[in-house]
Amino acid sequence: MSYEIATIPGDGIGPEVVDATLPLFEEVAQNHGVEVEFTRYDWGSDRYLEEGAMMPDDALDQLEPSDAILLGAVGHPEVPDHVTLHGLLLPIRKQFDQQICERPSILFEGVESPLEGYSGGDIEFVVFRENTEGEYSDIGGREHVGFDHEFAVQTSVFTRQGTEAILRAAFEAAEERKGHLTSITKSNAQAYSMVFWDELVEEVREDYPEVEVESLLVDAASMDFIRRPEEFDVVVASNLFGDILTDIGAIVTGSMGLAPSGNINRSGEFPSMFEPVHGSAPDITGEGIANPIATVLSAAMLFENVGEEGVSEDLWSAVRAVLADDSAPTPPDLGGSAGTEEIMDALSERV
Ligand code: GGG
Repeated sequence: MSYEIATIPGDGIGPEVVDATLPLFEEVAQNHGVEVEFTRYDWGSDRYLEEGAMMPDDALDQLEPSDAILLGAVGHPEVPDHVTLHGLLLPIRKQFDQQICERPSILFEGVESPLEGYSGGDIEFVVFRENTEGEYSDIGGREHVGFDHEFAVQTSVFTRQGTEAILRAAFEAAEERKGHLTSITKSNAQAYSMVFWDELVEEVREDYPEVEVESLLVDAASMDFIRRPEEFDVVVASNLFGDILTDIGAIVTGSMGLAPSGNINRSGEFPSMFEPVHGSAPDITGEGIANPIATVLSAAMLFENVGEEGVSEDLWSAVRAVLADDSAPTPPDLGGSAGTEEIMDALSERV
């Protein structure tokens, strides 16, 4: 089989982690008789600063024929964050109908959690984040700018179809995992959208009788991700809550540098996009010390998504082996001093 993978290295450490990891993906794919062709799209904040747009007008047409997309990071100190997100990341997620965002949080053997008493294997859950609507709906406006009566309105949209889609994806995952699903809302305060969400959970769970369902408010869930992370299996949440909770998930399992994610188009009509959860990290850009593991695991999710389980498994195994090996190089975010290339060499030795 052969695959066309679009890469958007993006900003900050994005190009460093994407460029460093591609040779490993080619090597592992080749071991499985799989051909991959990467097409690089140099879109992002530098383009914005030069040309006034993060991507060209026909960006989505260019990406659409790809089998999948690998994104590095977006975010630049000289460009407002809403410009980088609305100019690149969000249009891809929305227009390619990537309604499902899947973000695993795993405490790997050999990785230290900031939480006392946890070691490798103790924490392993996955967050299903609704990915194209909710609090990220681009509906609102500002008026009377500069006056005392200036105001801003931002509307959250929860559709039956979108909410059901994320819930079903999460229930299906729970069926395949430990059979436990936690739905996270703020229905005490948001009595329309989040009560609607809770009602849909009740409806959808009828089709998954084996799955045990727990409901938590997002404030309690944030505490519990720290207080009892080992009890979570599959978590489902709205767009914004999912985004915030997955940062907590990443940090309690060691580092943002280990957290992968997939933005999934379930119909297969459009490519899915895979990206490390971390951002562009301008504070370490250019130093060669960015942890490439989140990108490697994002690619592992990508290969699984296109049906290349063997390639995916090999990437997961290489990461597990490097992290578990005391003598292997350790990146700075995990307490070591190894650079990006050293980590990649260690991974390459193990495939
Ligand atoms: N690696 C992707 C990236 O740069 N993400 C930055 C970010 O702020 N993402 C927000 C979101 O996922 O909603």
